[in-house]
Amino acid sequence: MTIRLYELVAADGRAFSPFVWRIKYALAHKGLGAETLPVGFTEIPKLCDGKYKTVPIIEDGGTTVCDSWAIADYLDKTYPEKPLFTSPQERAMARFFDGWFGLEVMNRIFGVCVLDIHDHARAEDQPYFRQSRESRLGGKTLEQFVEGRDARLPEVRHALRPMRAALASAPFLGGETPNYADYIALGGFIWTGAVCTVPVLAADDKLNDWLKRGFDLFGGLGNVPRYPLAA
Ligand SMILES: N[C@@H](CCC(=O)N[C@@H](CS)C(=O)NCC(=O)O)C(=O)O
Repeated sequence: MTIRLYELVAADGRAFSPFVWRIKYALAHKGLGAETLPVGFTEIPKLCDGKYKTVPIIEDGGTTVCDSWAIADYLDKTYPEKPLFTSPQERAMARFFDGWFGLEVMNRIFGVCVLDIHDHARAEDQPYFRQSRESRLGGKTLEQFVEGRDARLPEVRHALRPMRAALASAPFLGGETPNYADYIALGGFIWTGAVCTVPVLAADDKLNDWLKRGFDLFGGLGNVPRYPLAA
């Protein structure tokens, strides 16, 4: 039975959800094949009898699971070989990393590229994306929100210092081999590279070496960015 993974796609067909990408890495880590089913923002509520509002969603036989953490746990429980989390402690640390990366890094990148996300979404998804995001942005339009965004790039780069510190003494956040924290962050950078028209990293950023290693994993799974991440 092949696992089916619903993935969010842009107008150019690129998968661009950071949460879907971490699951693509998780499946590859576990050596599990999956059939991917492309969907746009406005199709998600129509999937699985309207049960879910976000992707990733997987279908495995008769089971459907939504939410990247629920999916990661389901995969480890159902397919215990090559665990994503080798201990509850490792899972807890990955969960902490997810919180930190989302709040400190992804939120800042979102602030820089929210209009780019809109512009790259499928035409039929753009009105929904604009309306839903503008209502979260305290009354600002997407255009107003990204005004002066270049001046905010140093903040994004500064926020990444803990990752640079960890990667100064190991090739991956997981140590000698990648773990779920790497997949979380790689997913975030693949999302960025799919849509963000300004490079978020400096050319001499040490994170570029880790990104290359990460994108090269599993036969170059992550070698898909449309825009350069560094300049
Ligand atoms: N906590 C969820 C978050 C997933 C999420 O936010 N997915 C976005 C795509 S990146 C989504 O499906 N958004 C639908 C929408 O905005 O309507 C997870 O980890 O899976």
